[in-house]
Amino acid sequence: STHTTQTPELEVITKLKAEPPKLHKVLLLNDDYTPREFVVRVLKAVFRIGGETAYTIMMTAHQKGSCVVSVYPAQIAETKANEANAMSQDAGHPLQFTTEPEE
Ligand code: TYC
Repeated sequence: STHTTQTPELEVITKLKAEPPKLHKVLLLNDDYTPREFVVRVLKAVFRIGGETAYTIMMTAHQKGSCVVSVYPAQIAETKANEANAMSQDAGHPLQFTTEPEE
């Protein structure tokens, strides 16, 4: 929020409170090659998602092309997507995670 100081010659707008952190979605993208069980393993390991939810997110991406995994402050979202992409690359899979600003 803002506050207007009570000076006669100059109105100064002072910021009182920090802005909330910018949030980004992490998206899981479908591909034709990554095994379903590997997708579930990455979701559980990196995003600490339970098995049933991980399976549902994986199947949603499989059927629709992509699925929102979670929403985090921007820097955390980037780090999580990078960790998940590194796991996929290390295992030789084309699986990809991306981030985008939340509405
Ligand atoms: N489509 C993959 C298959 O049939 C499985 C898969 C699901 C891959 C979701 C990526 O985000 C994904 N083996």
